Amino acid sequence: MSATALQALIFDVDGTLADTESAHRAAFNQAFAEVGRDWFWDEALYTQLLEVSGGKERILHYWRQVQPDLQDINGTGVRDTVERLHALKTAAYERAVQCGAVQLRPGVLRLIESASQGGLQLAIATTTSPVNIIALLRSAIGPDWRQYFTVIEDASTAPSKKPHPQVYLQTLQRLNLPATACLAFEDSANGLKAACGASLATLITPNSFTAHHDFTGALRILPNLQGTTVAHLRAWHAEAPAPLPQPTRPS
Ligand code: XBP
Ligand code: MG
Repeated sequence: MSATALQALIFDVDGTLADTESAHRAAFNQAFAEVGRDWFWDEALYTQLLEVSGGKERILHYWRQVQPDLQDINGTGVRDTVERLHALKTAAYERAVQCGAVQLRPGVLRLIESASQGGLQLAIATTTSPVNIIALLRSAIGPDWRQYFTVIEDASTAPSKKPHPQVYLQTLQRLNLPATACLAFEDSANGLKAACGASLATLITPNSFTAHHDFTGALRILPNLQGTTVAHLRAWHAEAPAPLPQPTRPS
């Protein structure tokens, strides 16, 4: 049982706040086509590749799969090529979101607004790029979206990607709150591992890309946040088991 009162909600972005991965997948494929690469990630392949958090890491992982003897190529370097592909992909994703390709999942906006009005602090802990967060939340909430969130940690501030807990540990540090005063919201097994690695009780809302994942350790698994109120969150948080002591991490 959690003796500490609930003080903050920490949201993952992709797949949790919004079903973004179809738009991400289309953007990756657009970037590959723009540079004339014959790579195409269909849904089945992308579902597998999503086990690698981070777009750059995902591109490099796939490239090594299809070209096991990957060396520096044409002198430009593998890293430079991944950076360029990811920059093209991010631009394509941003254009798609700005054209309304992605909406918040059911219940998300209502919960964000009522939690904020109810005095809870809100934070974001994601492995996506900051420009993707801005594009999505400006489009979905409006130009004042930033006012809702006390802390945002993302790929630019937490380079160790989920399931590493870095993004959540840094979020808690900046909130200046113990994990027992917070709830995390995630959609994937990597995200759940990262949140649990920071001793956070975690609510899971799976989506079509993650429905098959192992969510052992989740506080609850919900189809979505439709109808979920702050009162529900406070009750579920109160029944959360005390977190196991975390092994001290080598610095
Ligand atoms: C999900 C991810 C991201 C996105 C693509 O992030 O792993 O890599 O798939 O975005 P979240 P980038 O932690 O929000 O679920 O290309 O910017 O990485
Ligand atoms: Mg996610």
